[in-house]
Amino acid sequence: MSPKELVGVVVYGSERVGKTSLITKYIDGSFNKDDYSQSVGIQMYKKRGVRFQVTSASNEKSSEPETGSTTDIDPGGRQLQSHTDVDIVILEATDTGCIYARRDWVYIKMSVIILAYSTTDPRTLANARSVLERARELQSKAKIFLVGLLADCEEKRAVSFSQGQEVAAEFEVDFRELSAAVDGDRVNGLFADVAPFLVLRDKSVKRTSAADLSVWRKIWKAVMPWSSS
Ligand SMILES: Nc1nc2c(ncn2[C@@H]2O[C@H](COP(=O)(O)OP(=O)(O)O)[C@@H](O)[C@H]2O)c(=O)[nH]1
Ligand SMILES: [Mg+2]
Repeated sequence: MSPKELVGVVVYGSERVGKTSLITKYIDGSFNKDDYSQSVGIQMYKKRGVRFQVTSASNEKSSEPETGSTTDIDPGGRQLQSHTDVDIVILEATDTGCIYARRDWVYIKMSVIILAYSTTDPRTLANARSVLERARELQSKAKIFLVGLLADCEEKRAVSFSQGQEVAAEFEVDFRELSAAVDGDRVNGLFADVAPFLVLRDKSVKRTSAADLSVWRKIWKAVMPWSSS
């Protein structure tokens, strides 16, 4: 069986809300408080060799028998593959708040948006709110997880749990608070909840698919809006 990866998740939100820290904690379990690098454009990360149950459309089914995994067909006609080793591709993008039109690929192309804000800064929740409004406007089909980060910073807290919860309820999206610094289990739990909404694809075909190319072209334009192609 060819190597697989799960694609279609972006961690999106204002600058300095803890997006990179969340992803890094998930990928290698590390957290470095002083490690801040301004994220320009889009970063791509990979969590390699994740073992859990993934679901793929039945037309993507491989005929090759797979060792060490069991398969079953769920009532929706999709093939469940248990204990499959996959890579998860995670994008990070900063919401600049003003040129949202350039970020519309996020709402249209991503199957999951982890929409991050900081519990220490109400402006970042306001930004997240405008992202949710834009997603609604574009009738985005993405599964959205609103996530309040830096939840361990109680002394700096400026957004209550219920304020985050209210925004999530208004837009009917999933909600939780997390700390990349202290909540490794909850970080893993978030990505475990995200995984079933992602698209499983063969790593070997990714560079040749026209659909993928158009995504990458859009991303390229978002990173370098002045480029013409
Ligand atoms: N105390 C604490 N600090 C955090 C946490 N997550 C991120 N930070 C710090 O917040 C700053 C911004 O984090 P970063 O992940 O780079 O934010 P990004 O710009 O959204 O990617 C860095 O100095 C991090 O060390 C957290 O859960 N707890
Ligand atoms: Mg970052």
